[in-house]
Amino acid sequence: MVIESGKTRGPRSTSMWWAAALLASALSAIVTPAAPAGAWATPTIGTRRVAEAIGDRIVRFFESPEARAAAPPSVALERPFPALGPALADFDVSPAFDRVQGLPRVTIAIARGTSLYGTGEAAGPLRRNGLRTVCWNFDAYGYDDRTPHLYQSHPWVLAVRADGSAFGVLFDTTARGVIDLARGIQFTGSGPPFAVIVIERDSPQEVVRALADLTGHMELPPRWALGYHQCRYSYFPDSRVRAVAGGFRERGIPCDAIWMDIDYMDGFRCFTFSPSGFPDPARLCEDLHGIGFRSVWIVDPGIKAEPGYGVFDSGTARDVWVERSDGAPYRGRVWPGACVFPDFTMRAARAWWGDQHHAFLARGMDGEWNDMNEPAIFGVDSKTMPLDNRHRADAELGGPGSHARYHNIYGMQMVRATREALLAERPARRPFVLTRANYIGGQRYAATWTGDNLADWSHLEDAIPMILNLGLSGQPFAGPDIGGFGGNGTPGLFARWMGFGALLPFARGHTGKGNISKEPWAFGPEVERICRLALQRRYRLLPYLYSVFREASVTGLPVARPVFFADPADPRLRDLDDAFLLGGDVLVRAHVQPDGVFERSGMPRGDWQRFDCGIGDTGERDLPDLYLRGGAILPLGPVIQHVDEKPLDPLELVIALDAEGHAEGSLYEDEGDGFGYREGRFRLSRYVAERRGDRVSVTVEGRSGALPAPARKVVARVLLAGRQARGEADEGTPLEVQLGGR
Ligand code: NBV
Repeated sequence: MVIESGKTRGPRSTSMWWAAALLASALSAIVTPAAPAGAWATPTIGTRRVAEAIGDRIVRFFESPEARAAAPPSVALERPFPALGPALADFDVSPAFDRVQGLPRVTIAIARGTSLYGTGEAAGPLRRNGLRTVCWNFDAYGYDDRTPHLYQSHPWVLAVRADGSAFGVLFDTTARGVIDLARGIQFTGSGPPFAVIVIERDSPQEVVRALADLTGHMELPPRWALGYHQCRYSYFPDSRVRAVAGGFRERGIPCDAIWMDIDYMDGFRCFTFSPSGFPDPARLCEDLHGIGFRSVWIVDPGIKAEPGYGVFDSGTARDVWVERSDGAPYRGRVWPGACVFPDFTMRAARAWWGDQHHAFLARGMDGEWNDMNEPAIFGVDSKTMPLDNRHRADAELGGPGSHARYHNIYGMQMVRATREALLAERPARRPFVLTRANYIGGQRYAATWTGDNLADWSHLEDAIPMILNLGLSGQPFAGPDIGGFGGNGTPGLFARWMGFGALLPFARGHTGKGNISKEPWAFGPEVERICRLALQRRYRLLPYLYSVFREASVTGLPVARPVFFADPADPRLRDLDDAFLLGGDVLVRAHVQPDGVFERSGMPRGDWQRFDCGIGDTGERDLPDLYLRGGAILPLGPVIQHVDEKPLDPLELVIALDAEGHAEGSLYEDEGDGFGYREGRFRLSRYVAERRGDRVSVTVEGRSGALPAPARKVVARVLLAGRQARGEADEGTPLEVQLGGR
């Protein structure tokens, strides 16, 4: 273990950050904390307010009938939700509308003991009471807890009352908005009239599920996307890519995907390849496939404005660029120099984008990474396009409008186009798209990561709450740059980050240009050992993780969940920033402070049993502590180097009996890619363990799906105070574990 000196939470000192922060606060006149005492005076509820039910205990409010008529269609909602009738008079949550300096404002009072979450991608603590978040997608390199807006916008707040009941509020506008949680819930918008949608439920879990029913579910990703991903800006040339991929295999460190950052392109022209560095991308993809690696390639929205460059010429011919207010194509500077930008709010532009993918994907890429899609523009104070640029948006999104109105959904519509492109090219494969910018509901199209964090302890500490609040805002598939993007960090920081980062929904190591190497072996043998263990854990947990992803895709529940989900009425669990639940049964407690710094963490009541993955992963401070819920059965697989290396055999069932000597757990399996599961080609098995005397019998109580029961060994491991008992049998034959002895 590597010992580090302590740190305090606070702003990081890089000159780039300060420059960005000054700019950002000048732009938004926003700072964060300081919650003054008392609640806001709630404006009187106007008699003209519209309150209509759109679902069971889901009410849509408008300031007035005129506002209702003038509100553009919702982009957040997956489909239109017609009014079912007036809201019931006893609906508890009552948004009050007024105006401040001409801007529409909504205020919602909260009762004492109410904890607030959500607000999408925000750095800092999990519990958001007292904080402000600006919904404005922004290239926020090296952000910290005081950065007002990051890369994505989720105008959404989840409120958990003292008794554990909960409500959620969606401010249904794409325009810039400020969520202020200083003294209740307040949202100030800036664009056309918008709806406020309130979901009332008995628990936060039920609210999050209902949010997914409204805004859409993440589609089940291909199984390889749940493996570990290795990235850097940039692996160059292709021989380096091969060497890094081979390095994983030589060292026995599991990994499924390697990523190509912008230097693979020819002069940063999208859909091209550097003739010197990546002369034969098809061969590269093929060779990577040969050793069980998938590849993900970055594509940015900025298209070099260069006559003779086919992508530019065809986009110009098809008239797909975002326009200036005078109607000419807008040009902004990004990596390739002067660029034009596809107007992804138009179906025609998305179709054109799809066409660009035909020859590109023919090389055999497996996934696509869309970056810089806030959109980020160089050399301008706003870091983005002029707000009066024009989008020729389809009626479905609200029709033609300014960039101010469509800015927050530019990234979302880009990944919508990318997802459509991947599906059109490979209809039998599940698309994998990663995006930096997004908007609430964007889980329909892409996974996400938390942008350009820094290699320091503050960013390590921010990672868990950021992923949890994204999950509570509808995005279950998210992760940070493990190890930190900006700067080098230290061996100890890297080991610790990998320790828990390997268990977050999206697990990718990444680093910026000019930094030292950050592959798991780059910091020497001790860190390599920790990283191997951390990643072996992820792969052993894969059968469970995949089952949790499947559950998330069906129910909308996050993959990584806040600990308070285990007991929403327990106030001690409301602000745990260093722990999370993986699915409903596994509790992950990380050590997010350097050694020697005081740690506080709570455990939910009930019986949570400490376990390990049987790979020598106990007693390592760099690895998080794992607990299994009493009453749960956890399916583990063998250690594998990539998801398709070998079948799930043996299947190990880790069993934590409850006080009645009972436990159960589910395992979801399918072909790992494609859509056969929609036609029933899956297997969902419910395993049940029952203690009788000093024996535990393990049976399959329910099986659904058309895939037949496999021939494999099943090993049962029953956790007992301080020891374990084991038994094994062939799948489908009686399995008993003898508890006595040993
Ligand atoms: O494409 C280069 C980087 C990328 O590695 C990173 O992950 C993105 O967040 N990109 C930003 C552009 C510039 C970074 C300074």
